[in-house]
Amino acid sequence: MTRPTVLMPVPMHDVVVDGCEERFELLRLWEADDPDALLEQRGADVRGLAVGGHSHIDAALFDRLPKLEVVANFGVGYDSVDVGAATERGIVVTNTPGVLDDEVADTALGLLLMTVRELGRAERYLREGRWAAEGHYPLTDLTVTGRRVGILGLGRIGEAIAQRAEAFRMTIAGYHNRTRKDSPYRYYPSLLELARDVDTLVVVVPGNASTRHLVDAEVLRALGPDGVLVNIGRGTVVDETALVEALRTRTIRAAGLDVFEDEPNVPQELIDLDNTVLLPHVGSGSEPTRRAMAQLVVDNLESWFAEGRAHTPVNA
Ligand code: A2R
Repeated sequence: MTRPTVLMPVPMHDVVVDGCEERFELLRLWEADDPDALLEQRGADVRGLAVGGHSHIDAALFDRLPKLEVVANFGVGYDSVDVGAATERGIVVTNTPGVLDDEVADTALGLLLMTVRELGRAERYLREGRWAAEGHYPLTDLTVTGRRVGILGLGRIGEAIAQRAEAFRMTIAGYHNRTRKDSPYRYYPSLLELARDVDTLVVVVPGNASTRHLVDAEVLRALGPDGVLVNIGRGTVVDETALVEALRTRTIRAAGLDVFEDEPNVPQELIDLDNTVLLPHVGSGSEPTRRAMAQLVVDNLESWFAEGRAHTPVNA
């Protein structure tokens, strides 16, 4: 039996590349001298697509791959794939949920701690020789214990963040999802109400049209002058212009961000502010977790071609 042909537009983790090489015919689009010609010649053979990162997978590409059955996305967020266009064509899209929950939740807590206790700045202070020259680093205004946390997006990762926050003796005041879930935490049908009731808002919703700019100037005002915003979900959920203004005017106290509206471009205004902690989208970025995600990409493709069903489809 001929092996299914899988197209990979951009380089991916070795586990995906090697796993696909072993099982499928792998077309490495990024290595082609003329990618357009490769698509022209081989597009009609492609049954699977392995994708991740910033590549945009849309109807224009699907039109060149008439036999495409499955798009296996590396990452729990799949906002770079036009799922609507895939569904219209009967193409299954898969993601990599679950295997990264602990890693992303750990990063969220690290970011929260760094933001509240200014750990990045304190470390830079030492490295610049200022401890010896100028004395102790100033006391931080804020402390972690007792903070009232609201979670925007109490899903798999949101739950893992809530557990950790409680272990740090913060209170989970509640969460906002579109729908109430079976949870001991208080449900807020209104994000604005949630923001009013908390001093720490953790964003962990996916990036899509329904979540775009959910955190706007009004929500930031409601969070208030002791407010800390942590975004580990997607940059598009926060109105970055409104956030810069809220941080500049101390409408909120500080923000810890792992994600941005136009990655990898981070607005200079955010970099220049002294009340931001900025990470280069490292939420799930450890070798063990990325390997697990990569394996799930391969498993999804394998299971689709062997059994006609994927492990973790998003549109089935
Ligand atoms: O809205 P619901 O009831 O479907 O709850 C989901 C919530 N959510 C939203 N909440 C408010 N407004 C929205 N427009 C909205 N859309 C989704 O986000 C659910 O509780 C949560 C997402 O949870 P999971 O699907 O379990 O995703 P997971 O694995 O926790 O990852 C969350 C996101 C990823 O999509 C990446 O963008 C990022 O974290 O790494």
